[in-house]
Amino acid sequence: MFKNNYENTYFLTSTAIVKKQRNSDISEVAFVGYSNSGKSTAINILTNKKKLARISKTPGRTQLINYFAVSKKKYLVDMPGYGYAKAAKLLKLEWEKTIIKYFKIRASLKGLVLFMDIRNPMKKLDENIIHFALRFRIPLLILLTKSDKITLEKRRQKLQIVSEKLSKFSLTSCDINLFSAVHKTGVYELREKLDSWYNE
Ligand SMILES: Nc1nc2c(ncn2[C@@H]2O[C@H](COP(=O)(O)OP(=O)(O)OP(=O)(O)O)[C@@H](O)[C@H]2O)c(=O)[nH]1
Ligand SMILES: [Mg+2]
Repeated sequence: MFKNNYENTYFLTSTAIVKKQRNSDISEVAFVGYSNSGKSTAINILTNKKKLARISKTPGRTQLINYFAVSKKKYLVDMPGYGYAKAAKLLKLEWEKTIIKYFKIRASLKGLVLFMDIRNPMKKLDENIIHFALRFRIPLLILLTKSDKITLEKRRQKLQIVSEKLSKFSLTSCDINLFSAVHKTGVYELREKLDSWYNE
């Protein structure tokens, strides 16, 4: 069984800026990735709630940092997606600044889940995130999302490609898992990883 009951998760707050987490009892895990990669969908699947996080076919849906509480002192953070094509350049720069600041000042951050559409993984901004995670020593889990969209054979190929690209980074350990909201693939593994980060 899991140490946390993810179905009890509730919405806490949304913020546009990163504030320092002063309560050292809090543990946070952040979901990051390109816009439309499936972060908000994964929050709903993880928590078994249809409408906890807002999902959209239009990229750029989540524009604020959304905080959810799995329990009183364990937070899930849904970060705004990056690479939203229509976003102004300035906004893109702001986003990078926001995420770097977040990594720097949130001592409560225990882990990072990086979401990548399995059909198009390891894009430029994904690699930037991996660099940041390394630099700030934040444990990382990679989810290849929408795995239902491609064949089993293709999934294997993509896993191979991502793990090869990852080996170029000096990450000591980083799991790469398939994820599908349609088939509910990878939900168990995600809960296990969150449990381990929250309870370390
Ligand atoms: N087939 C399939 N579609 C998915 C899956 N996960 C998400 N989607 C779809 O992908 C689209 C984007 O999902 P979101 O969860 O809103 O993506 P997001 O990463 O939160 O996007 P932003 O909020 O813009 O950063 C929606 O239409 C989802 O229904 C999946 O595992 N399989
Ligand atoms: Mg979202």
